[in-house]
Amino acid sequence: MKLVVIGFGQCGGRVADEFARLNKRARGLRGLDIITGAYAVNTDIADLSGLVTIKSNFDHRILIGNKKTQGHGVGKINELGAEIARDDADKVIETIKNTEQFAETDAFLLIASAGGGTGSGAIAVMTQQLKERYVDKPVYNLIVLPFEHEVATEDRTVYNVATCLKSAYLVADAIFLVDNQRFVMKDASLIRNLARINMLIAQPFFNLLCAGEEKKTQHIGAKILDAGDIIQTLVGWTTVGYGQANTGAFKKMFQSSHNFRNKAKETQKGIQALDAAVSGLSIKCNPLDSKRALYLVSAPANEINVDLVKELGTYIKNMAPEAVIRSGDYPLEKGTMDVTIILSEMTDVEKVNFYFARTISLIADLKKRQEGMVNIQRGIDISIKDIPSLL
Ligand SMILES: Nc1nc2c(ncn2[C@@H]2O[C@H](COP(=O)(O)OP(=O)(O)OP(=O)(O)O)[C@@H](O)[C@H]2O)c(=O)[nH]1
Ligand SMILES: [Mg+2]
Repeated sequence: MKLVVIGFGQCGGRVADEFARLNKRARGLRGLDIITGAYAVNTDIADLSGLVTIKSNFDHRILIGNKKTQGHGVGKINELGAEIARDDADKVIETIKNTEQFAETDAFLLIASAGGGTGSGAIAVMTQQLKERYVDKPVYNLIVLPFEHEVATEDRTVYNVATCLKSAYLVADAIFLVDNQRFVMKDASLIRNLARINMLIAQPFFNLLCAGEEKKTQHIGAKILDAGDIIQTLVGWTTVGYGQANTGAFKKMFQSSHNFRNKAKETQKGIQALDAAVSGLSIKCNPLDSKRALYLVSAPANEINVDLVKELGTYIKNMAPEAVIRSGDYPLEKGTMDVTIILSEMTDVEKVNFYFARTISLIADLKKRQEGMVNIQRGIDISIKDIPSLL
């Protein structure tokens, strides 16, 4: 599957930069293209300059709203981010249309944080515009939710998240939710945390996107997972996870891969990788609630056997009994056994419900406070009404 990836704001731009790196890796390791174009769109010129892999020109690092922000961002006012995106949507879309392999693109992936201003405001507006112009290509969102400390201290963050999520839900074909807090390393600096999180966000997409693009016979699975399977799986709130099991240790213990004990061990490894993928899901969710699921197992060809695929299927069926499950295998020459999993069409995501409920009560509080302010203002007006004004 091939994506055009567009990151909005600081977080979106950096994560899109990771996707650009993923494509470099796909080219280097497998001779494949999985990203047809990677772009960063921002109101902040400094953020655009800090990127590494996205091509360093105005056609790939796109500055918007320069007249309104003078290149300094929107300072968390996501309404302004949305307004600027509306004004400059044509400029962005015209630029992206010139993507060299645009015709080969299967879908768009738009990325932003929900808690900031530019990305939070722009992502749904741009999704809507793209959907209107490209009816045949799905438009997916990947939305990053803030750390707990941001939620605890800044009401504006909570408000931004809720408005961003609601708007995205109304227009995007599916929304990958990523909770920064799930990936936090307590003892590391914030910058190291962000760099690692961004890498972890992009990682699950590597095999997922490569599997259906393979042309070499030895890498074509018994059950190929292609763009059609992925598109059919992605609807509404979505989470993604990736897990690995090291096959090296296993190889030392068993010489031949054809005996019974070996097969049992391979299945165990697969379950171990799947366990890791489930515990690393990008947001806390209740799998029972998902209506669609997908898994992909990637491993050296001789380690993918019928039992393994069957066991993984049973595991996921038990975990998400309501879900339509799609799956695939991706034989590789060497390396670890790993599993990528997607749960989609979820209706009851705790974090999403939390942001909506908190924002509804924030708006009610704000109304009350505004009424109080009006009363105070009225009191001041009355008390000074007899003093002449010089204006
Ligand atoms: N995972 C991840 N989160 C980030 C990164 N940078 C910022 N964030 C999170 O994103 C939120 C802040 O949004 P930004 O993306 O910085 O905001 P913006 O879209 O640039 O908007 P303005 O700066 O307000 O114009 C916070 O919740 C941060 O924790 C990043 O590189 N990776
Ligand atoms: Mg910014």
